[in-house]
Amino acid sequence: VLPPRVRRPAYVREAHGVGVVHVGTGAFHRAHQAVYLDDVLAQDGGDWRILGVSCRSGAIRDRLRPQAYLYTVVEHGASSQQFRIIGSLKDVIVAPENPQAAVTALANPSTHIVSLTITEKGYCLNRRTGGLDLQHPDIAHDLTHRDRPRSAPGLMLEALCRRWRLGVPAPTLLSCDNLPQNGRILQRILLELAQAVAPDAANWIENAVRCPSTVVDRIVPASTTEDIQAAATATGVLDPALVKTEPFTQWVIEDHFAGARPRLELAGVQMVSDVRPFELAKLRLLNGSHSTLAYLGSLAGYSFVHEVTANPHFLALVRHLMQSELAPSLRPASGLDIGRYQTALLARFANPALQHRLSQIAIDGSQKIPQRLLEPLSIRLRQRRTCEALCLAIAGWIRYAMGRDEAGTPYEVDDPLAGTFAAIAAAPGQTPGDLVGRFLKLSEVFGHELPEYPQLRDQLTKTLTLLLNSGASVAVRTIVNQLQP
Ligand code: NAI
Ligand code: CS2
Repeated sequence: VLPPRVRRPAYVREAHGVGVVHVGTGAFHRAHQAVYLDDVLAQDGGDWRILGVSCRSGAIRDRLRPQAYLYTVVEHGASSQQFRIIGSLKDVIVAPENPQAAVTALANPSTHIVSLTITEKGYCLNRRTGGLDLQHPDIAHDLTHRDRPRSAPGLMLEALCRRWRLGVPAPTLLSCDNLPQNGRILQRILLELAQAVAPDAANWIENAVRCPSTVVDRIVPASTTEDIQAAATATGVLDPALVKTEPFTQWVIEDHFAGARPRLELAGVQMVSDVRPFELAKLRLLNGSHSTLAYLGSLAGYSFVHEVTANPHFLALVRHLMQSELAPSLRPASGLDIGRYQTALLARFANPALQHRLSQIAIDGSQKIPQRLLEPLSIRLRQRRTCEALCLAIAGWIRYAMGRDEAGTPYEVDDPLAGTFAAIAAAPGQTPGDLVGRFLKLSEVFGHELPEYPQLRDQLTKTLTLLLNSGASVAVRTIVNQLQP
């Protein structure tokens, strides 16, 4: 029996039907969207429970099914922790086991919303065009195996085509991934896939289906066995599907739905006409700083975010990065206080209870640094303004992508381009300038504009030389001491 302080679902789960299918039932979904919907169900009722779909494995389903898809969210505040049982998830379909069941779930007329947290790489983007990578192995498979799609775009397209053929009203598709204009990206890749395999449906997908952009923010580190054990000690319940997070949560959505939607504003969701100001602030100030801490902090020998920001030189670097090199490119908006957001971010990063691993944030850097660091860098260079902190962050990513720590010990670089990075790093007798030149040539990461700035190449070469010769701790201290306010 759960202690009274553990908050439970405040509604009768079986009295509510499914209205949302979520693809990617990972930790973030379960600590963010599923919590908001749990709140809406408690306050407003309605058929807004969630049916999950996993495109990859049955691991989460296997943890949740024995406990009727109930799970614990542990919220770590600065000095206390709250436990809450979430009831909004009803079931999880593992698409590789039964692809047609997944298609049917998305095509069901009661599915008004399909939401996604499939990681940046799940969109199978061609970074050179900004559209779909038709050569992506999963997309290439789906082009010729439409009855059993492997990719999330392939799964969604099959479901949309079935809805179109059967006259089922168009759904709203909600990307909840850390991509800029994630709704536009989602619509574009679906239209490009439709043009390739179902051109008759393309017009309906473009004009009836809605893909509003969203901004999502809640730090949700991967849970560990220690987290599960600690929660079991506190609550008396061993929950292998537990997720851990922080008190802060934010969800901003463009109010541009195809049909019915839950009254998300009752749960604190900001429904806006344009998410762009919120998105720029979040992807640059939070995620840009996160990636900077992850690469330079790992090289310096740290494991967790809170350890890096406890180092005064790294803290000064991130403050400068935010205040001087990122904030000037941001736009104010009602409900967005950029100064307060930055202050809050540093407190969130410093939360030791989260134990947020740098190695988790470092994953998929090729999919993350374009929007987090390279877009703001392009703006600084166009404006002929300083960018020492951004260059240090990017040189840190290059050094990290080489796959050897400062003691020379190799480690796995978890990134779709890891093979490319390893080939670059393995070439003998390279100078730092050679390394910078070869990384800058990766147009799927750096595009075509940035390599055209000779001062960028020089600055990255100088910074990478410092990192290679003196290590990240000395490099950060040296560059921070030279920074102009
Ligand atoms: P996770 O590892 O717990 O879950 C990842 C989910 O993505 C899994 O359901 C997995 O099946 C699915 N997935 C992975 N690769 C895929 C692919 N190629 N195609 C389709 N599905 C794929 O990670 P978590 O923490 O749930 O984060 C997922 C995403 O949520 C992030 O990549 C980010 O875009 C977004 N997010 C995460 C936050 C966090 O702090 N964890 C905060 C804000 C956004
Ligand atoms: C992190 C994000 O893993 C990462 O890339 O930067 O998941 C971060 O925790 C969230 O965006 C916070 O909202």
